[in-house]
Amino acid sequence: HQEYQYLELLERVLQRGDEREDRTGVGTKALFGELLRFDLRDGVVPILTTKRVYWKVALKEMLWFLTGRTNIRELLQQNVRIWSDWPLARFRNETGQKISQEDFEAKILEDELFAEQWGDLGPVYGKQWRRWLDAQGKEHDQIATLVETLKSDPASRRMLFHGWNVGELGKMALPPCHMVYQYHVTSRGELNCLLLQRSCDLFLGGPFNYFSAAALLIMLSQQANLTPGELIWVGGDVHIYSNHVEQVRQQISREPRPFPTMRLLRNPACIDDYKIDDFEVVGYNPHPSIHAEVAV
Ligand code: DHF
Ligand code: TMP
Repeated sequence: HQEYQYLELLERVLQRGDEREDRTGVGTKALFGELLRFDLRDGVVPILTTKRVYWKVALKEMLWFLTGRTNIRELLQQNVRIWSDWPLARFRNETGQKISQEDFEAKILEDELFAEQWGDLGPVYGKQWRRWLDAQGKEHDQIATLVETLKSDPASRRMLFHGWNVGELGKMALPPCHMVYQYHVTSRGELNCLLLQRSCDLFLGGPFNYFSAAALLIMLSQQANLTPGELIWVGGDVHIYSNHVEQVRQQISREPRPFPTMRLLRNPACIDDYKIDDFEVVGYNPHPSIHAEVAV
């Protein structure tokens, strides 16, 4: 079962990871340079089964990236709260107000001007994917270019998109973690993806990142008339936060169950037309969810 790759990686990081202070002050154990391979043929998707992974949340996040938007308001409107901590931290820092997360989120939802001022993450993923700004002031839609190339020149070795726009890093709430997505089409028409993630929170972010990349690969396959092949995930600094160790131990003790499959219920005319209800996951029977705090 391919989930053992992940569980063994968790185990290795706990046993041999280098223990350090990190940017957040929480502290991590980390290894550098790790690789996971997920076979996506026959609709199989890597949604981990040793804890419940909120795959719809991950999918909503990815569809939001594809819209090119960067304000958490559009996430909150879909009840997705995974990005609230960073704007909230900035608001508390800059105003000195001790507002709760709930009140902050409610204010973002009801007050459009407040959302504009405090809800934006800066030029993060979606902006770079769809409107990368070059030195001449011209914008580049990396996703549209990718889909075009997949259709017109599938043997190309130049099919990728990148989030690390050096000139704009300073304006981002967080610089991109999942960073380069490179694609490859075999002679049999199978689409592969290599994702380079510079930094991975193995317990919280990782499971979302594997599934998101798989879902995007499946959408791109449909758009370019290809079949899903393999997702190869490469992690730079892969780490476990010190306040996730008990959760990780519990997860490692569990027996993986078969990965589910995912089906697209429609064939949208373009990569921009996918909606959350177009995705159906069949046979997902995970172990119970395990709660953990995210390091901000
Ligand atoms: N910072 C850190 N330190 N780790 C991250 O994984 C991370 N991920 C970010 C932004 N910054 C980050 C964006 N992605 C969760 C999952 C993914 C994610 C952010 C947060 C998370 O908390 N997941 C929980 C709850 C999910 C929910 O409430 O819907 C989980 O149990 O999966
Ligand atoms: P860093 O910018 O100091 O590396 O911190 C970013 C943290 O967020 C790090 O723990 C990795 C984690 N992360 C993921 O694992 N996946 C994600 O998709 C995102 C946005 C962040």
